[in-house]
Amino acid sequence: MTDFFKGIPPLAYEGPDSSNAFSFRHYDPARKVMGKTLADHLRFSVAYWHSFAWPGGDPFGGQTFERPWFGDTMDLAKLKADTAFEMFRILGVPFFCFHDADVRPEGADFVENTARLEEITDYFLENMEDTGVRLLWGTANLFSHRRYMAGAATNPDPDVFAFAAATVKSCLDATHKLGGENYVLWGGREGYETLLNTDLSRERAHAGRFLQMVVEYKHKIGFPGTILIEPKPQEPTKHQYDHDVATVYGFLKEFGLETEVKVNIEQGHAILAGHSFEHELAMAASLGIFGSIDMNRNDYQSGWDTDQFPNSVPEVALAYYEVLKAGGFTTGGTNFDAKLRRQSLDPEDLILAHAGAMDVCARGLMAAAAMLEDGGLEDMRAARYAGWNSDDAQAMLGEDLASIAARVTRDGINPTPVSGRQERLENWVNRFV
Ligand code: XUL
Ligand code: CO
Repeated sequence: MTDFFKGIPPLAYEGPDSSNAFSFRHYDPARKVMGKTLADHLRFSVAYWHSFAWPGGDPFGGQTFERPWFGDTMDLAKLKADTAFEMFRILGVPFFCFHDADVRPEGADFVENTARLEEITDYFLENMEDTGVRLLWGTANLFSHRRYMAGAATNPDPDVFAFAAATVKSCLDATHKLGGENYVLWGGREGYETLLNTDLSRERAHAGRFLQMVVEYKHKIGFPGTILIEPKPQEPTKHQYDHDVATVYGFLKEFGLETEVKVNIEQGHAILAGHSFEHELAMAASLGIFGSIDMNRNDYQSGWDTDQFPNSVPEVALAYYEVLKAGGFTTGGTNFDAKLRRQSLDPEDLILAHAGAMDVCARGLMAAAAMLEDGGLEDMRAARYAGWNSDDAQAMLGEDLASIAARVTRDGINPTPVSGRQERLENWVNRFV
């Protein structure tokens, strides 16, 4: 036990009228919605990096947080782990996620990095057994260290490709040992700063081969989890190859991986790509590659990936509507890839940020389930396409342009435009959120 969160008891569901800041008003983990508990629908996860590794810096200033575990010894890494598991217990979250660099100090070389990761993996295992908290996903940080400044899999230097591949192997091993349900690849530096020094064809070919190796190794060790790519259009690089869901799908098709790899979709990344969160979710579902979500929100004015905790129920409801329509999570979940604002210094800020976000997500999911159970939206969507239900309309898809032209002439086809009823649909949604 550490005393970091001293005085803060485990949070319980107290209902919407509770004035206790340290309680859930909407997230009742045992409440059943559409035949499943909220805990099983939402599958909440804490992101180790934002809550325990990030020092509170921004481009204009350094560390604002003072945490007793900051430093680069293994003892401090274990204190960090103890504190993290205490927070998971207080929040009652079933999952967490981590990068290698979040959980162990950087070693002198690959061998030392791996030994340290293995030591922490064993330490996590004990904590996981004690608390029942599970690993939603593991990942390798292939973007912070200076060796990755020009990319990992797409680096012009084959030694960097090798270092990255070896590192992913050790992170996949650690994730497998911890029973992780997914393994994530986010290509923060897999892109370019300037086209003037970049060989696009070669870099994409290397990224494709790298991902094939990840999938091959997953099968070799019998890792049963899902491999997930996390799209993002830019930041830190000017252009990232995994721009958005549709781009990732094209990439997976090119390298024969579309049945092996799914996507981890982040709200803020969708916004940076010029999409809505629900657009990216609906696109992934329609392509059969929906996997998991990184839940957060961007500041809509700043144009940055600000990674704030979600606080808009209507937005979150539309996102979970797409998740539920896609059949809900299987190996995926709701990972809070979100960080405090840098002035939020107190231990309780970490708890309250997650508690509020969990309540927002619970309300959003319940609203989404109510919309789906009511069925009005899907009825109106189906009615819009009803003309295609006739045998005649279906037969046309097997014809060619000339026979369709003959059909239009013969039957005097002359379409009458119909309303898209957008405002009616928006009013309908507002009844639930
Ligand atoms: C960066 C980001 C990452 C990934 C994991 O924008 O979202 O934290 O989620 O590497
Ligand atoms: Co993310």
